Amino acid sequence: MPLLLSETGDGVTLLTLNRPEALNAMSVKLFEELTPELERIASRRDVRAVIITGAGERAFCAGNDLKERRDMNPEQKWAQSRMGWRVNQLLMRMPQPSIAAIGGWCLGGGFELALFCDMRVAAEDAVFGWPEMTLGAYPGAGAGVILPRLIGRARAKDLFFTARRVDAREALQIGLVEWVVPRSELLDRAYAIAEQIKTTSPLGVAAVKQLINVGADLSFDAAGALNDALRRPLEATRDYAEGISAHFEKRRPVFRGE
Ligand code: CO8
Repeated sequence: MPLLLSETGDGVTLLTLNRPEALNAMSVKLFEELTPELERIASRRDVRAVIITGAGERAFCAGNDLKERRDMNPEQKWAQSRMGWRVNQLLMRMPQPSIAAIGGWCLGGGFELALFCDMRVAAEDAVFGWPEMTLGAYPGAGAGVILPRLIGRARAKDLFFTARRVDAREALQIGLVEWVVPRSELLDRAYAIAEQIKTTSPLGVAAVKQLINVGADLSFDAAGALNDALRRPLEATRDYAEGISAHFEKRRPVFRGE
């Protein structure tokens, strides 16, 4: 049985972490399935959005596989941490938006995976936290980089320093997630967001995603230069012409990503 389920239908890929018996903990094998799948998706024009979720009722992902980690030497642990970083970088840099659909436990490396998605929908039963800090470890796949950028330095420090658990209501309040819904509506909401994304232009979305993910950390002038560099080629695309034509012809545009 694959540890990652990948189903693409009608422009949306659903990736399911499929180790429910281990609360979908990230093992090396799971990373080895997830990495090439994200690389494949990144090059697919027919995929407009990616949803990541966890199998079963209990967890999105309970972090890295601790049983596996227990028997690893420092080099192996480091190699696994790099796998997490690589996956998270792929999510940040792939042209398609990604949506984490989070139910139940969302801990450690699983929390990092969710943070590197572009948006997060949580079920009312979602619980977030950094057990690393009680394990003598460190959220090494990028949480220390992304979390302060998302919720501010002091709030990120609170969560790291105390390793306290955050429920879905608080997660919404502090900006860890964008939506909280009943568990039964979790995937429907994620798909509804993906459907809306599908009405927009893929090239425009990819460009603005890059501008937000990269430009936000640049100086104002450098971000402005990136803005221009991303914008200019769009002016010459067929999709841009199609978007304007469709507007005047009062029809839905048909974007081809070219
Ligand atoms: N790894 C491996 N197996 C796990 C993990 C995990 N992280 N979490 C749960 N499981 C397994 C349990 O061992 C158990 O399996 P079994 O029945 O065979 O013993 C099964 O899942 C169900 O778990 P529990 O019986 O423990 O369920 P509870 O409801 O009692 O508890 C908890 C749920 C609180 C989530 C509990 O399972 C727990 O504390 N899990 C560990 C959470 C954790 O510490 N995660 C690791 C954080 S560290 C990290 O993610 C990365 C650090 C380094 C960064 C590198 C980045 C790539």
